[in-house]
Amino acid sequence: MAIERTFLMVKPDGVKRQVVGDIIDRFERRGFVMRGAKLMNVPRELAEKHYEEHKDKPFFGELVDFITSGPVFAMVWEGENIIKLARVMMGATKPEEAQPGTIRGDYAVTISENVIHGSDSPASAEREINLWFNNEIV
Ligand code: DGI
Repeated sequence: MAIERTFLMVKPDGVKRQVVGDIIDRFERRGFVMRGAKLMNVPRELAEKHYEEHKDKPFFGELVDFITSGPVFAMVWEGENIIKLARVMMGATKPEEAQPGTIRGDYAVTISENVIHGSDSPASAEREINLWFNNEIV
């Protein structure tokens, strides 16, 4: 299995609740390496591009409002099979399916305010890293 990179983002609810440190700690303990990180407010245009696959969904407006509602902590992480493993560590999107021990299973009870985003495939990872970090990665 090749070394991969993925895009992870602590959403505004996670930044407000000060769980950024815990989330970094979980990925470092697993053996992954951080390659880029920034605390930032999200321009609406960037939020809309990031979530463009959901643009026809009824919750799209709410999704963009939420992600632009306060600072996020955007990151690039690297490691073996990280795209899939990060999704497992995050836990399921639906709160009732997010297992205790996962990030969402430990912190989130709603489908929309669910603490963390992580790329769901190699193609999404490449797209999202370019979108959020351009060439800023170490
Ligand atoms: O990759 P995920 O974040 O696990 O999930 P996704 O790509 O299917 O959806 C992106 C985000 O959109 C998700 O983190 C929360 C929000 N979302 C997904 N499904 C629903 C939703 N929000 C609402 N309000 N209702 C939904 O059914």
